[in-house]
Amino acid sequence: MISLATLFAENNGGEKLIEERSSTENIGTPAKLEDWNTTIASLTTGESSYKVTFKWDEDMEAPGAFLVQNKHHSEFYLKTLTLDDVPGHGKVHFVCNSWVYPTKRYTKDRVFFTNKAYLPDETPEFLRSYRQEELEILRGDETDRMLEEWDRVYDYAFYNDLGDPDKDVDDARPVLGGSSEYPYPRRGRTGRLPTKSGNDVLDPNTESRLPLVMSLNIYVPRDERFGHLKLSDFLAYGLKSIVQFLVPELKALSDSTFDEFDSFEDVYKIYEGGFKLPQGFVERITKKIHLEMLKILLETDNNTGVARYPKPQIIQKDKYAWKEDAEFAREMLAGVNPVKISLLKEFPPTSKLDVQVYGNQNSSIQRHHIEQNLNGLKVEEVLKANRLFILDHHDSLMPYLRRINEGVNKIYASRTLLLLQEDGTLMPLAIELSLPHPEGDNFGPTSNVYTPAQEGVEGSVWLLAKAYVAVNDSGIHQLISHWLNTHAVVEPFVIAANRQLSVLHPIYKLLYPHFRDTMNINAFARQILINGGGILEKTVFPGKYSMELSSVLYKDWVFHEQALPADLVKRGMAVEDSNSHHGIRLLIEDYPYAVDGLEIWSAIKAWVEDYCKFYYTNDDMVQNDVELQSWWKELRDVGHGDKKPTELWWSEMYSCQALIDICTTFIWVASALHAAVNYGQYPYAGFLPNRPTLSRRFMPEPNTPEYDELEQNPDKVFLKTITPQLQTLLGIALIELLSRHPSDEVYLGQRECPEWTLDAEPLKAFEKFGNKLKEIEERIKKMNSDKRMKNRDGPANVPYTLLYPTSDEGLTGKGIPNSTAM
Ligand SMILES: *[C@@H]1O[C@H](CO)[C@@H](O)[C@H](O)[C@H]1NC(C)=O
Ligand SMILES: *[C@@H]1O[C@H](CO)[C@@H](O)[C@H](O)[C@H]1NC(C)=O
Ligand SMILES: *[C@@H]1O[C@H](CO)[C@@H](O)[C@H](O)[C@H]1NC(C)=O
Ligand SMILES: CC(=O)N[C@H]1CO[C@H](CO)[C@@H](O)[C@@H]1O
Ligand SMILES: [Fe+2]
Repeated sequence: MISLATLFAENNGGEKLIEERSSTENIGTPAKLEDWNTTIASLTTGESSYKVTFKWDEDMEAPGAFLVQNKHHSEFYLKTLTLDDVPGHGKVHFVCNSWVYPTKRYTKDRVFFTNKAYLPDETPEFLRSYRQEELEILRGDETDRMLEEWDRVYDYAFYNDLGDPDKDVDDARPVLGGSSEYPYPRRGRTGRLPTKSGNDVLDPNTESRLPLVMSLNIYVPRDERFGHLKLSDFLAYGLKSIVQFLVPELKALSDSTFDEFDSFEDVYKIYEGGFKLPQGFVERITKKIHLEMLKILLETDNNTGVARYPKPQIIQKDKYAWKEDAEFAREMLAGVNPVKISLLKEFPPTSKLDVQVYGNQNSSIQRHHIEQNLNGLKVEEVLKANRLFILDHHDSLMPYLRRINEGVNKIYASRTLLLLQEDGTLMPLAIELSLPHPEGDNFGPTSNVYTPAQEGVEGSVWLLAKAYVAVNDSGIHQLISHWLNTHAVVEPFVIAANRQLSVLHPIYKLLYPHFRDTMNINAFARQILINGGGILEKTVFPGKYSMELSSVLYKDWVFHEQALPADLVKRGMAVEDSNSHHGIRLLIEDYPYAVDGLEIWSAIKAWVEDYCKFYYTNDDMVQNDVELQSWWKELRDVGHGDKKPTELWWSEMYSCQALIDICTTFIWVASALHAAVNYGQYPYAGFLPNRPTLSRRFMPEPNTPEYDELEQNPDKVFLKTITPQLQTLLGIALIELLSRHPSDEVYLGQRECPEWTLDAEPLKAFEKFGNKLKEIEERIKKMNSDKRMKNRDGPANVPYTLLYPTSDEGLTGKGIPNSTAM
């Protein structure tokens, strides 16, 4: 007696569901799945186990693969197959994790391999053709046909599906990817028809869009879509609900009740007392979305019709600490976008913009602006002591300002100078806000410099100056740090790996958990979030130029600089130092993102090293591994093909070390980097005045009615300037969803399936990795309670937990899932 099959099926079928059979003598005699008609689990209720019996001769080799035919009329999810008692071999495991559709959907029987890893040329002879054939199937037949639900094809496309020129000229967007003007990482191909032609602005290369109600049906290779309804499906559903149903309701609500917040107390009410929902809101909305989803987004009370959002951490302990300069500065080191601050190497700050086009864009900040706050030191002295830092949002924004400011948004390019103080904290010294010159770009910018003030109208001006910086930083955070530098750049790795690396390949097994759900969530993002007129354009300042701006900044993206140590050195936040623990020394010792990040980075690196060295004992093995080389080549030539090879923007796959560096960097980006910039969204930005995303008016000038108003009613002017109410309510719901961990999250250092590989040493190394992460958790806890490390906690009392490896369910502000999924 052998075997036990674990099946996970969608609906009750009746008779025999699958018949396993061999097509060659290598794979034993066919077996049938019995007892199918007992209890068939529904999609949401869980998994079922079934017995299946194979005949196996003593003298046959260990089974290396099995084939499946689904003779039933609907698909099922096959999770694992375990052969309990193979004569001469004992227990044999197959990790499948795949949807199996009825045979008519496939040209070949579905094949599943055992959990033993093989390099391509070490593959047992009888498995080779299956290994090859399976990769060919995943690469697809290269026709233009529209891909269907059951397809498993991984192929590439440009971002040509964001605009909707069929709907309106205004809804057209440039194709991102495939040009030097708009370079971009590739996305997964869906093969939908092009937009209808006939309209001049229409780009025939633009893919038609799915209607909103169909969003959940957007194609991704079948097994990229989760087997159950949690994780990204849940997220997709939530996003769709927000756009389709909540936005119109919230719009009606904000039009009819209030269009501006009058005071900060009004804003606190969203989280405390709650706000009154219109008559019948709950009834109307729960006809369309699950009550459960609504409750996750908004705590609603049926009887009183009052709703509220959960209170973000930034205002949980102290409602006003977000206004303090110390907190403003601390969030650059330990907030939701801690990846942008850099060392200032020359004063005044300079610009790299083309002088011919943009004039003199060097900073207008003078020594007299900052010297009064240098504790008696001279600018040269603090510069030399590496104590001046900058949050520079000048060059990247300037070329876009004129176009952006023509719309409702009123934005400045900004430079914020900060001083590292004796106690290890940062203090802002000056903020420069710049606009293009009214008479033309080549005249350089018009700039104003603001310096810290706490009282009177100067205090209000300074608070606004910080808000303009935060607006700039929020946009860059969402578009670049989050979307481009994690979600978008990861997708080509996933596509190329599935096309070129067999599931039998050890590197596929290593990276697989870090691929999970990214294609799925990115596909939904194209439908709902980053599309023309989508949530992103509505909530970040570059508006309809958002994605275009991210394409321009992709020009600066370099893979090997995504390695944390390289990134810190590049920003001047660390210097190389072979005596230091991680080979670099931080210039701000208490830089929580970097301190915790380096620990995680090193743990990942040690794990990857142990793992890779088990399979590759010399560099030749890396060079001769055809699948590995094809993967890397395709990634560079196609997936990230807009980065020309001559740019030397990433390493060659020539050695074990290169392989280790590449895998470590990829895992870091997909897991920890993404967690650091994703899960802090609600804790910090769920309270919009702390991280406004839009600004609608310029800074009031002295001797104007606006300035007088600022003097009379500073809160009202502040709130009239930043993100308006509807976008606030919408933005909060959105980041709430994105910041939430589902109950079945699997974290870094954990595996859902303990039998993911058969090889003992890698399993041991993985255990070591898990233990290391537990140690790191303990260390982070200790540091967070150490009062000497002032940047870990700050005036608002929000400890830095974003790189804390595990988490509970919900809006916790911590936890590192192993992939870029939310
Ligand atoms: C709220 O009212 C709706 C419609 O009357 C009802 O279906 C729902 O169960 C109620 N929810 C709660 C929490 O009472
Ligand atoms: C900007 O400053 C740098 C460094 O001082 C200088 O070399 C450059 O000429 C300045 N640019 C302009 C346009 O003045
Ligand atoms: C983490 O990896 C496991 C497989 O090892 C996978 O099942 C799980 O879904 C992954 N979690 C996330 C959040 O991607
Ligand atoms: C809104 C915004 O982010 N504008 C600029 C802010 O700074 C970044 C980084 O320099 C620029 O890339 C943006 O263009
Ligand atoms: Fe994300």
